[in-house]
Amino acid sequence: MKRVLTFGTYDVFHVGHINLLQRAAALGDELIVGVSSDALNFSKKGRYPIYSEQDRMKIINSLRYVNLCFREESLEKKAEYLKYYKADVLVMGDDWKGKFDEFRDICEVVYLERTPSVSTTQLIEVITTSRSE
Ligand code: C2G
Repeated sequence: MKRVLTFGTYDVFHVGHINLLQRAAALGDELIVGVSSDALNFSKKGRYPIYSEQDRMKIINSLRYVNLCFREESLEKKAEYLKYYKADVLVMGDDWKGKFDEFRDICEVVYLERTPSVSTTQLIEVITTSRSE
């Protein structure tokens, strides 16, 4: 049994998120997803996500290749989460390349290529611009 764990906000859920989660799931038998809390996002980015943490977790939980989803409360707790959920592999998009290498003593760390030309930030910009036109 190989357990894969990944972290993310998954705000304004889009195909880039799907592509990442599908490829992460294919690396093992079980996929566990840590969804960052609203408070964590506020402390990280200075704004709250568009979708609440309840809704973001509901979306992630409803995907058939996600086995379990939990709320990520703190960026500093990554090692704790990896051990608690007995992860064999940590998967992150390559925008995080090198940033999680310190966890190689706990599990395998894999960075997957991001899907080009789609991002939550860009979607928010498009929606905001078209609303004000
Ligand atoms: N992603 C992707 N392609 C995109 C956009 C996102 O592959 N076009 C991936 C990211 O690399 C990430 C995952 O989808 O692995 C979730 O993306 P975000 O919600 O933007 O995650 P982020 O805010 O980077 O949160 O502690 C780490 C954070 O929780 C990661």
